[in-house]
Amino acid sequence: MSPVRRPNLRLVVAGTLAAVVLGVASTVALATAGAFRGPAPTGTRCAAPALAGAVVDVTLADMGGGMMGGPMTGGGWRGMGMARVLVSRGVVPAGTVSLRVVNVGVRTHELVVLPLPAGQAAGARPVGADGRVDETGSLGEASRSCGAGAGAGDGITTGATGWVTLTLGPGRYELVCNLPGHYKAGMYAELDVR
Ligand SMILES: [Cu+2]
Repeated sequence: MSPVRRPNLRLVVAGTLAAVVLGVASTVALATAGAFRGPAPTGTRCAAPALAGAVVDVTLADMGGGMMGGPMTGGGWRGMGMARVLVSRGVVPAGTVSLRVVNVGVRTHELVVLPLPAGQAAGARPVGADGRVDETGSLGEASRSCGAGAGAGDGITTGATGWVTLTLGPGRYELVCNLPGHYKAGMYAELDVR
């Protein structure tokens, strides 16, 4: 190889490495929800008991209030900012599946499991005037702080964990937070069962 070519090769290698590093960095940021974490949660903290079946860790994250126009009022979504549902694994075997859901955001959230029709992407459900999506066909939910299932349905408060164990057949599912405005703010994720 001539000396003239070597710098070109180094440039190519450096560019490739940079792309890899950037890709890994953004993936890690998403995985830890660091980009969406607001002030440290100050609410009730709790750990889930040992859960049956395939366990999926779900993280509910938001950027808090005030960043996109102040506190949410009257169910409006403009003040919500960005929020996310992050899953530790996108595919689980059919059968018993447990969702261990921690809220690292500053707002109360919940997690509802809905069937995802063939050909429909997560996040594509129509949002009603009340800021919520249709929960018809719901397979269950984790919407209780430090407890299983729907409970009183008051949601999982900041810093708390909720959980639910379901029997899921093969198919595509969408995990959503259906508090007013939250779906539109980005709180959905796909979970595939095979
Ligand atoms: Cu939410």
